[in-house]
Amino acid sequence: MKFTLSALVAAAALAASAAIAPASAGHRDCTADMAYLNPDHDGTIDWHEARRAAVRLFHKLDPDHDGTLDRNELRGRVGILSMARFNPDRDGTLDKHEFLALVKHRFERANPDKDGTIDCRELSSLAGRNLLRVLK
Ligand SMILES: [Ca+2]
Ligand SMILES: [Ca+2]
Ligand SMILES: [Ca+2]
Repeated sequence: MKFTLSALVAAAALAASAAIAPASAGHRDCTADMAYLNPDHDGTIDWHEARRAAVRLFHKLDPDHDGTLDRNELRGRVGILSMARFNPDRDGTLDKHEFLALVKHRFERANPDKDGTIDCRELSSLAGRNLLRVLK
């Protein structure tokens, strides 16, 4: 009886996660993101637009204007692994150059068709959402 109950609970949990999964994996409404990231309204984000947004975010997250972002200022946008990879001078912070290298890397990861731009579908992917985290 105990086993049956825990099996039921497990099945219910599985069903619940299955019900949630398609909603988060489905097509996101990216109108607001696009309005912010695509000022020329051509439906896609090119590197120029992404870079400009990333620079804007960098300054927003760096209120002390010392030119670097520490993990505190990055507020979960950059994980420990990314931090290690994109902080070659190991000073515990990302300067603008290091930050933009990370953004460029995420931009390329989010653009599997290599057409130089991120469309709404690409922005909705896991890689796209990782990119979004360092753009706004
Ligand atoms: Ca554009
Ligand atoms: Ca650094
Ligand atoms: Ca693309």
